[in-house]
Amino acid sequence: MSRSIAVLCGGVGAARFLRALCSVVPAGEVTAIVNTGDDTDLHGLRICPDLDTVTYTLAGAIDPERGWGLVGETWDAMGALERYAEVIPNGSVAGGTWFGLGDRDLATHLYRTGRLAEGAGLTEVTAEIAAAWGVGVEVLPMSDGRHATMVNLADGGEVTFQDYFVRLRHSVPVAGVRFESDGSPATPRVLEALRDAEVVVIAPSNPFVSIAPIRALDGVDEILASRRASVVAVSPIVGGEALKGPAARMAVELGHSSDVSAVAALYAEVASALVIDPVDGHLADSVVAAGVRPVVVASVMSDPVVAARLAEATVAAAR
Ligand code: FO1
Repeated sequence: MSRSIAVLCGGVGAARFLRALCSVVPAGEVTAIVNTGDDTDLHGLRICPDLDTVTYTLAGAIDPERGWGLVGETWDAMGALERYAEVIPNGSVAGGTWFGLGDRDLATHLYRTGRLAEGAGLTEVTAEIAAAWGVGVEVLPMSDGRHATMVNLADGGEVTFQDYFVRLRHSVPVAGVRFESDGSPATPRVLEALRDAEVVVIAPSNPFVSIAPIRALDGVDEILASRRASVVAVSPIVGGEALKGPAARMAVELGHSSDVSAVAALYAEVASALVIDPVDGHLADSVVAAGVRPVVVASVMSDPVVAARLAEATVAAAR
């Protein structure tokens, strides 16, 4: 068995965890398996937010406040599009600026879209982008196909993930989540990494819209369940609140509690341990009751030392 570590990833929380992990193990030992259910097409460009968040964070180029996009970014292209807001016909979505694409970030989408149009696969293009940013972690999209996370709203409508997350500012009640797929499987490399890694980590990402799309791919849950003893999850919920985004609110809206016991129950079949923050130490028994071993470690990655300790303890819990 190699000393490699495979990490199931969403966006910001996963990217910060990966950065911490790379401070305690060589980047070359880490494989990031990244959700692509958030991907969207805008302005004719393929946008892969979670892949880019992981890549930019590991490259040290992420905007630290937003957690997405590039630090020191300029927004001239988005600003220039405002001119056309005056003339856009009813029903057209051309030139929309509700999803902010920075000028330098646009270059990544131009490159990715160009390469995909030439027939390259998303795995190949993602590796090229990671190499261009000097990232030593193997960054893998979960699949080379198209998978769209669709959010069912409590008012009866259904929207794409980015419509829910950005346009509606994830402030509307949710009734369910559905994964729309072109039928493409997880890539062979993803399945191989999940099988062969010494340790699998489920990053502190939203279980419903970041990790579930990866788990929905054929074979993924079966592999995780078959090696459950060496799979550890990090709770994205601390003290009843999500580290980032709507995970806690979604948990309640989807019929779960908004604490670490819900995370334990969601992952019980595929992970043997759950890392929880000391503020949730009093809930350790509820994690045990869900059939998962609690590992209590500071999980809010507020400074690099805390983050490094979290990464170390997470890997140790699965070894
Ligand atoms: N998040 C926002 O809240 N507003 C945006 O305008 C926005 C633009 C954006 C552009 C590129 C990118 O890679 C990410 C972007 N995000 C934005 C973040 C993105 O919606 C989320 O990180 C994820 O999809 C959730 O993991």
